[in-house]
Amino acid sequence: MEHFISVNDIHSLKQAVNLAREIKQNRFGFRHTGKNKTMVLLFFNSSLRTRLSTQKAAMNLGMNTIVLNVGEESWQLETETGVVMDGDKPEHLREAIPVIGSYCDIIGVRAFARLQDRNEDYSEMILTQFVELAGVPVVSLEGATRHPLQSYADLVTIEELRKTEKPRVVLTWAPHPKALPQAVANSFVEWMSKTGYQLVVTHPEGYELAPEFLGDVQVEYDQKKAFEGADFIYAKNWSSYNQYGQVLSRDRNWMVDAEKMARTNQAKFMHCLPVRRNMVVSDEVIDGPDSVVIQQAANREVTAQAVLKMMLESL
Ligand code: SN0
Repeated sequence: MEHFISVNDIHSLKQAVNLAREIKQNRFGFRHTGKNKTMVLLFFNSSLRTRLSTQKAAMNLGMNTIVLNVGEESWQLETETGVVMDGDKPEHLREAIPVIGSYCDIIGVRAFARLQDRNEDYSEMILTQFVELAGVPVVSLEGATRHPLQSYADLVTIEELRKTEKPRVVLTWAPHPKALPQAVANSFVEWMSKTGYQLVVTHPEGYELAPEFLGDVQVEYDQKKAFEGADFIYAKNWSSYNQYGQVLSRDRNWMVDAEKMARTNQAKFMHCLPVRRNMVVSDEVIDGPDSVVIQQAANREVTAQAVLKMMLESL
């Protein structure tokens, strides 16, 4: 594996799931793989799970890790090309990236969508520059359009829990006070489309995902209908793609609650976290016996370790 930006960087999902499960049974069995190797994790945005799980994954492989919060602990970095740098950003990405690359063997980068210019976000302006200039493999710690480490953990979690060959997996939009990126939803759809699962996406009108991610996945605008017979409910808020970055609905009726979960086939409740309680999901559901959000988060460590192991082995 050279870089890890999307599902297309994984040759076989089946092998990837098996590797993660093997690692889960034997986290410290590959401690030699990352000896004397260093990973830098660079955050342009906040993180809890990604930061801790990826760092832990690297340490399990014997790697050294350096974490840097851009702007707070380093110079503010200019990311636009061709600008006159007379503002508050003293250093450009084009120098920062190769410099960081010279100190490490793998770079992880988190750079969320800014939700201002759709073309800019969907061109993955920041991640693309890292791939171009780093000189070392790049791991997306959530880009503008995808969150592949999350989707990989989601897939492993579903594989651990599914009771049928082709479970009904429902991605539901849910209300939120802020405009959020489409990355988690895009990526989830992108990964799930490569499985044999029955995937359904439900959201209010105007929240259609980008066609390049949605493909021919079924969209059901009636959330209650979508929940019928579901084996997994994956809740996530995202802002509009068509009216880019806008919040078109704050309808609290879209929150996942016990009444809606009762329509499912005793579905497991999933969310990538962080989650706004009683906006996205009721306390009763997230605290209930079918909530698997902690297992899902715990799987972030093993899937990050699988990615780093594959990368180290092809250095
Ligand atoms: C991010 C997102 O892409 O939706 C990261 C998810 C893993 N989520 C947020 O930024 C939530 C922020 C909030 O205010 O709830």
